[in-house]
Amino acid sequence: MFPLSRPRRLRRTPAMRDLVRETTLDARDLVYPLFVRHGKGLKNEIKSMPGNYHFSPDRLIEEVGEAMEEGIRAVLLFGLPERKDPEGSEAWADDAAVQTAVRDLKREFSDLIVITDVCLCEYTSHGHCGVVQDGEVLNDPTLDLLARAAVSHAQAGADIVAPSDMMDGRVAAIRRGLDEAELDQVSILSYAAKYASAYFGPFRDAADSAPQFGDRRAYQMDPANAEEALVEVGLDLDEGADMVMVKPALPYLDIVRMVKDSFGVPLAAYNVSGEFSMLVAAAERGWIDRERAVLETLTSIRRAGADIILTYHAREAARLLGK
Ligand code: PB1
Repeated sequence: MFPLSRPRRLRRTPAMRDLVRETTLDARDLVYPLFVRHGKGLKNEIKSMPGNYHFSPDRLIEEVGEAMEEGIRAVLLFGLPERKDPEGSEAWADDAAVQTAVRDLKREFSDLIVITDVCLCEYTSHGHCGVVQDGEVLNDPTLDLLARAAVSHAQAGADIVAPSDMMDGRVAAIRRGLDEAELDQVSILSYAAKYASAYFGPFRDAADSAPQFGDRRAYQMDPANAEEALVEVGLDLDEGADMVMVKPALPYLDIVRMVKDSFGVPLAAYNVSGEFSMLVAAAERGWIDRERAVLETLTSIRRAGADIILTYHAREAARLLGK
């Protein structure tokens, strides 16, 4: 009881605060999401996500080299196809932008972890994450296509494939496809608890992946549901996921904590495009201190239980952590 107990004693000096700090961030916990498209010499800024770009594979190598010098050890690749069709067939084309970039990056940087996003929405003409028939996204016919995309990424050299589609049974289908292709050493990071979030807006602009009709509520989770996240994570782990993810992050820190406490497996949280762009916009208007807000955001996600944080702030945070 006061005055015997004085918590402020442990906050008196920077050194004392460092001594008792409970949560630390390290650049090696961060995954840097990147967008790659066909071409040469391309580095085109994404208006809704300032400081993020569409790269051609050659310029992507430059960007990743700089990020690694700042301490980043893992990247996540999203592809923008040259052509779209109802099935999203460029998702599994060996000469597509992602597959090309994976080969180039693994050749250039032996100690880089390359993660690929496995989904169809960037590649389908209708923008949904699966096969569409009569206005409905069909679950089971989509599984084989996702497995083909994952295998093509793994054959190009991806260390981890990350299915973000939210189809039921996709982890088992991808694990089976990888093992049948003798790619049993490739890991699966499942977007296990992924919510139908408004915070994906800037990404859909960046990846040109907004659904042309309807929305994703029939396959992504209801933001109102927490228990359901434990069901989804349990199923994906049973199907062979090596790591799981909660997405988005900041509005779902309760889910991050629940999943970490319930399963104790490597857990990622995705600090998504809307979270990124909101912070950047407020900082640009002088409403918040950008550097402090970035570190506070990522520390909060880490404190909630995330071992791995996917964030567009990765390079900036790595530079700040390096200071
Ligand atoms: O940063 C982001 O907003 C990521 C968006 C995310 C990428 N995996 C999905 C958003 C969406 O539902 O459009 C893409 C789904 N495959």
